[in-house]
Amino acid sequence: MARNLLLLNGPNLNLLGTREPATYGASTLADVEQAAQAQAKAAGAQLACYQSNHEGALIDRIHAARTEGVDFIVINPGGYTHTSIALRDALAGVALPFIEVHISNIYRREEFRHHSYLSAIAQGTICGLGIEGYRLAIDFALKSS
Ligand code: CA2
Repeated sequence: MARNLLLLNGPNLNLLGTREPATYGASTLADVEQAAQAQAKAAGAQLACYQSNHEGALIDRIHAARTEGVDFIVINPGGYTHTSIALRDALAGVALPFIEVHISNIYRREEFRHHSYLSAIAQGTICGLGIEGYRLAIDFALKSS
């Protein structure tokens, strides 16, 4: 069972709940993070949250996860999903299991969103279920060994 989880959110997800509610819903990032922390706590686990608009900062946080003893990552990489070989290399480098979450269904959107650099090395992906995707991913992580 994963005891030490990290929830990562990439660029622009700090805007959740403030704009584009038809695509991303009405909940804020703080709402998502508070719910995730409560979910982990109820299972007797720890969960740290981090959001950045900067690719290198996300990579540094992934590297730190390894030394901190994080055993599972849930990540919404935002737009870096479709561009970042460096983020993929960081996740592969720390060799921690992770789930890729997307709030929107990226396959119903523009073609450039249909490809993810991360999916092939993810334990799994969840997309199109709104912020429920985070809850499902954390539930899975909590049940994983
Ligand atoms: O559906 C998702 O969760 C995405 O990862 C969100 C990214 C997008 O580039 C991906 O293709 C799919 C964008 C995050 C932007 O978040 C906003 C939230 C509220 C208002 C504006 C942007």
